[in-house]
Amino acid sequence: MQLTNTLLLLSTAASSVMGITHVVKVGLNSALTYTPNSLTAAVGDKVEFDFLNANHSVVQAPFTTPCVPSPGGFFSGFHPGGPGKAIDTFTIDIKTTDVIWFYCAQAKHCQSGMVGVINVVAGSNKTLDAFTAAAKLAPNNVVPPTGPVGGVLGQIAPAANGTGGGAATGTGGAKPTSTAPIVSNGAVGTVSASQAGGLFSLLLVAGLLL
Ligand SMILES: *[C@@H]1O[C@H](CO)[C@@H](O)[C@H](O)[C@H]1NC(C)=O
Ligand SMILES: *[C@@H]1O[C@H](CO)[C@@H](O)[C@H](O)[C@H]1NC(C)=O
Ligand SMILES: *[C@@H]1O[C@H](CO)[C@@H](O)[C@H](O)[C@H]1NC(C)=O
Ligand SMILES: [Cu+2]
Repeated sequence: MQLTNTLLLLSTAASSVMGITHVVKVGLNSALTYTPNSLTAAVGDKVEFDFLNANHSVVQAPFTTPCVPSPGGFFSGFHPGGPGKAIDTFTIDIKTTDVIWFYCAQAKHCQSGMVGVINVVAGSNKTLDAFTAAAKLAPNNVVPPTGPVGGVLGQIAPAANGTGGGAATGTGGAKPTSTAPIVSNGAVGTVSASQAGGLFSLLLVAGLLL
């Protein structure tokens, strides 16, 4: 097999198998927001919620009931954060291309617009604006009975000024290099050390094949 063909095959395999980690900052600049509040993630990717301050959560919800948990959906638990405090993280695996809606179950945060979406369907009328509008009208903000569930908890070091690593990009959610044990991968997201290790193994295999 030719070198270029082999490398092409391997890079295709690597990108489809390993995925990237998208970062969503929770409560950035003390706002009741997820940043970004809409993102696209492929199957095999991860989405990491970083709890920067206040006492927020992230809960999966059906589109039709914005502030009520999806049966079998994820719930991070509540994560108080603040200046100088290690940042709790909650990371979910993206296992389908189905749209994933989420909200914060604290007080009336959901009603106040603390909602977001992964893989919204282009052209559908099930938009983030529609979800946010419905959330505003929701009678209750429901805390799931058990959690954390459906994801993995972690912690990262705080930024020196307690903002969790500075301004958000608004689009990509790139990770701050100062605090992240993760290699930056530009605007699209990040590749973790273990994923980089996987790529290294693949390249080793490539070396054996060539
Ligand atoms: C965070 O919020 C939850 C739910 O409202 C509450 O049970 C918990 O005591 C809060 N934690 C702190 C440290 O305020
Ligand atoms: C989307 O369109 C369908 C079909 O017209 C309608 O029944 C539904 O209520 C709409 N949903 C929203 C959120 O606008
Ligand atoms: C906090 O530090 C980050 C990284 O140096 C910087 O981008 C951000 O603007 C700072 N935020 C404040 C409020 O000083
Ligand atoms: Cu909140």
